[in-house]
Amino acid sequence: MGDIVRLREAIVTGDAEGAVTETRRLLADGMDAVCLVSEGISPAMAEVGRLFDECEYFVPELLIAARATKEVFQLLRPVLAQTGAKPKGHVILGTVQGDLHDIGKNLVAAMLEGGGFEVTDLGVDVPPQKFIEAVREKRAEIVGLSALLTTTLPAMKNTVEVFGSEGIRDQIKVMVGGAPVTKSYAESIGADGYAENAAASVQLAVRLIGA
Ligand code: B1M
Repeated sequence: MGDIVRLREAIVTGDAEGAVTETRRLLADGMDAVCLVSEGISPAMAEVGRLFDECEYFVPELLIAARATKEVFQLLRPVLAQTGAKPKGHVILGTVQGDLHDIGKNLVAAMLEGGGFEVTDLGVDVPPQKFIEAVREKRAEIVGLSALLTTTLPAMKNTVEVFGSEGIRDQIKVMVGGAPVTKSYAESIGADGYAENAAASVQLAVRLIGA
């Protein structure tokens, strides 16, 4: 039998093998992959962030927790994508230029996939031009921008501006998120929507394209 508490503990302690084993068990028990993300990985990484803020964790602990999360995602992604239904829409997702944080973005990608969207994840430190190339190639309806640093908020703004100057702004909806991002900041840079967390990003994507 799998145990969601053991999964959370394995991620928080950076036990990648334990996290993968527990995920396999939970999936075999019939647990929904989306619930696994929202009830397992999401709170575990929030706990890792809290431990870091309280100086109980330092960078090495963060990195091993992030690695455990990545291994779990490798297992979950094909499961999340396996709904068989026609995708609701295509989302190009990435962390903006200069920013290397990807744990929250990966959760957003997983939840969007679980919510029936096709996701092209461009990774971290993504320059505006790379988003534009992906939008053109995939004919995507939505671009999702993540930022975790106050110092990379200007890169988020710049990315939206470049969408305008390159003539693709009218073809896409832009959604933004990340710890320093707020609804009012999103409005101030001309984004179409802001989501506070990964679950909200699915509701937002549905609303943005009327899916
Ligand atoms: Co960094 N880091 N970090 N870090 N790091 C923060 C963000 C920080 C707040 C820590 C602190 O000082 N308290 C601070 C930023 C301060 C600021 O800007 N005001 C900080 C700093 C300063 C730095 C460095 C500069 C440190 C240094 O080198 N001196 C450096 C920068 C590197 C760079 O990016 N250029 C750095 C590096 C790192 C690590 C590499 C060690 C590691 C990242 C590993 C990785 O991502 N692969 C790391 C981590 C892990 C953190 C903390 C501890 C945790 C972030 C996280 O993963 N949270 C963070 C402190 C904290 O948050 N308590 C911190 C869990 C995750 C699930 O939440 O990412 O917020 P979050 O995502 C949420 C929502 O925000 C939302 O949904 C997610 C799930 O619910 N969301 C979206 C996110 N993107 C979205 C997009 C959407 C919608 C919703 O639509 C598209």
